Amino acid sequence: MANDGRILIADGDSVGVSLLCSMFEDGFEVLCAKSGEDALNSIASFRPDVVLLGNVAGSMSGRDVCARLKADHGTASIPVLFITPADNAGAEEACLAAGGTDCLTKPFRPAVVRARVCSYIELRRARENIELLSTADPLTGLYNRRHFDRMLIAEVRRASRSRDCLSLIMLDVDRFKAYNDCNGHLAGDECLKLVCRTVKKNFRRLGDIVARYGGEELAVLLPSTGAEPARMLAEGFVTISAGVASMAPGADSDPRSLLDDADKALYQAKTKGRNCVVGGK
Ligand code: GH3
Ligand code: MG
Ligand code: MG
Repeated sequence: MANDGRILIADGDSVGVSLLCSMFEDGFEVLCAKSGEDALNSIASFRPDVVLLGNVAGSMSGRDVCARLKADHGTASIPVLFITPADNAGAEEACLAAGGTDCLTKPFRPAVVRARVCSYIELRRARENIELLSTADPLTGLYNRRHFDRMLIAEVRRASRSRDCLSLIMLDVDRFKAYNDCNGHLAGDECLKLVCRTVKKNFRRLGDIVARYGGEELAVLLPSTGAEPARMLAEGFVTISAGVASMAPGADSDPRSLLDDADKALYQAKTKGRNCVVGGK
């Protein structure tokens, strides 16, 4: 399986495309698109590490395609290398101004093109790794609290703009200290990982965010989900106490109040005797 990188070549010039393809025959996955529309359609499923962008066919220009990629949060960080004609400083400047990362000038010098593309693939992968490390909790692989706090603010804003509601479930493993005391911390860690995997499996909808909020506390953010369904999802767990809060935020809603309400409901669940859900009605 090719693993040196995924390259999307978007160019209407089939001779140039074949030449570029021949430079990446070994170890790379290459997908070609003739028009800008085709290129944009392929990107979500192909998830390229780098895009080589020439004179695309169709109604969009290469610069339009680049602008669309840069405007979308999901694709903004993909390096875009424009294919530009020789001795045309104006074209190079315009491509870089449109958000291009670099330019590959014709006629191609294969060793230079390959070295540049490889460098950008490496950079892209290093960046993805850093992003993963900065958002993931190392023990459980769930999102960490920092990422959750950021997503909470973003989702409350989004719900406010689209007049939608959202819900938050705070989960806390019951009597986990006793489990550790009986079985040791390493067994506790394994148990926690299993609990996290189980919880994660219950929230499969795109956009659901499951995070490790603290030691044995998990926070689940459910966009476009009202109180009742959120409560039903929380009922799925039997050895955990859960607090559910929901809001249909306005422009000045404070994301922290959603967290606060879920936390208070969780506290009530603990004082009610644990293994239960409070809130979401
Ligand atoms: P309650 O039902 O009131 O929530 O009781 P509890 O024992 O779960 O709550 P308490 O807050 O007294 O203790 C939490 C325990 O979670 C203590 C700590 O040792 C354990 N814990 C937190 N993080 C980790 C971890 O990463 N690994 C392990 N093994 N244990 C952890
Ligand atoms: Mg706790
Ligand atoms: Mg606990």
